[in-house]
Amino acid sequence: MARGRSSSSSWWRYLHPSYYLKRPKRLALVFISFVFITFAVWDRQSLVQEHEAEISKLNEDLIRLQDQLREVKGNLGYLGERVMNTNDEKNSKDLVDIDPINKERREKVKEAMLHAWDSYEKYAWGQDELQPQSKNGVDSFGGLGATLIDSLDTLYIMGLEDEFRRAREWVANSLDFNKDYEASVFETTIRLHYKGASILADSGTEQLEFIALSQRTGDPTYQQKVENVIIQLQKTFPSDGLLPIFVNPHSGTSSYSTITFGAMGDSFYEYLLKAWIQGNKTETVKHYRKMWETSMEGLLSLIRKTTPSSFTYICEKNGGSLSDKMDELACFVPGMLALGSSGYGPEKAEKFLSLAKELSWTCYNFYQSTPTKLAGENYYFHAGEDMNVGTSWNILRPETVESLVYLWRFTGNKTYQDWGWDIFQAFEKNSRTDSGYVGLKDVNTGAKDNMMQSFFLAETLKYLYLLFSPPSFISFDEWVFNTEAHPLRIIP
Ligand code: DMJ
Repeated sequence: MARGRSSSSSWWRYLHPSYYLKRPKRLALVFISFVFITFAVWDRQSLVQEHEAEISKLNEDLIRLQDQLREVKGNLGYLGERVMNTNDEKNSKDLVDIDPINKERREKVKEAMLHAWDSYEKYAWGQDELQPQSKNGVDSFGGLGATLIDSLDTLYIMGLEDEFRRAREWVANSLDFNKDYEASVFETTIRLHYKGASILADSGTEQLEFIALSQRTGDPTYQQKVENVIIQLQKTFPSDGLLPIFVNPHSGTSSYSTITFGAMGDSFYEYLLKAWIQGNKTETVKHYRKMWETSMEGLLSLIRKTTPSSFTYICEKNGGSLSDKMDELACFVPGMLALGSSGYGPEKAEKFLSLAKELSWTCYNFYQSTPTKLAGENYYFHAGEDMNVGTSWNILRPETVESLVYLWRFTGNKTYQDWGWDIFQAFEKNSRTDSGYVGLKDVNTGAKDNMMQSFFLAETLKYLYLLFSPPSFISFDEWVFNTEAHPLRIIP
């Protein structure tokens, strides 16, 4: 006990001021230590505060970015989410940097799709097409729910989830192929043999779908069947690559008939290019590209210019003579040329891209030149008169806006978006009714018809939506669009 008391009292003496008054060196040492310790504690505290401020700023940034990401995903729908989740940094940046005008335009197009779809659901659910004026459905394709099936991917792309889910349930539970039905008008004019001949666009427009089917099922039969058609046509392929619209189904040779990039010829040329793209541009599919390039040389021989305004147009050919007529259907050509131009060397690429630009200007003017600002079905070009509408109906076709998407994506020129916006507004003004969208019997008077074509939902509205979306959204490097605007993934 005594020892303990004396040791504690010896410690206390260090705290007594009198101890240091007698020892100035120790006093100085204690003072210096005090200053050091105070500085060290202060420095550490300010470091902690700085770190806390940084962390809270980073948290705020993170929350802001998450909000932006959520907003972009919401705007772009399911596919947007997939694109956002799987694509590279650059794509994600593109998607975040959406121009506010594009955002607003895309919302308007989505609203139009919702209106078209709601009307179809209300008046024609499960039927092929809606007749908006009489508010009923018609089974023009044998009752296969054509509008519903054609619309599936547009609903999906636009993020219309509930609508997509209901449509998918109908396909799962109610779609029935097993029935006797009368061939539709479409089947009769486009699909069925005519005067013992096959239609060119019909024979040459199954390659993408059947090749995709073989890729997904692992059964090569589908691919072989459609490739055989091309191999047969290749045997007698003319040096200008232009085939008349009627082909002998047995020999694969052409019957005397019109050569056109419009009705009944169009998608044959489109699929030569796209089958090459779908096949990853490899040696195996090189013959498609070769045939396509041959046809594009032939196309050049059909190009003429109007007077006085020098609009470039594509003639049709009957025997040896050209006719100064072009279908609006041929307005897919500028898009096809833009898509195919990148496969050429620089000089030819420039030549075909520039032809694409000229043709898209003509197609845009098919719309601009009428009182309703909607294009007629076809145009005639007489010297000194530029363009005159021939068949004057408009059935909500997509070809011009389709081309504008390609032109905009390949040139980056926003003018193409503005042209597409003008066309969309003309549809809104002339074709929108309380119960869906109708075509016009006459683009000069604006008189309405009674049919909402399924391709308006499958193609026209989808392409308009893509026109106001970033190019990385359903990129042309990863997807190839069939002639009805359904994107097929390119399998590497
Ligand atoms: C669509 O059915 C397809 O695009 C087809 O290839 C031709 N055009 C119509 C729409 O105009």
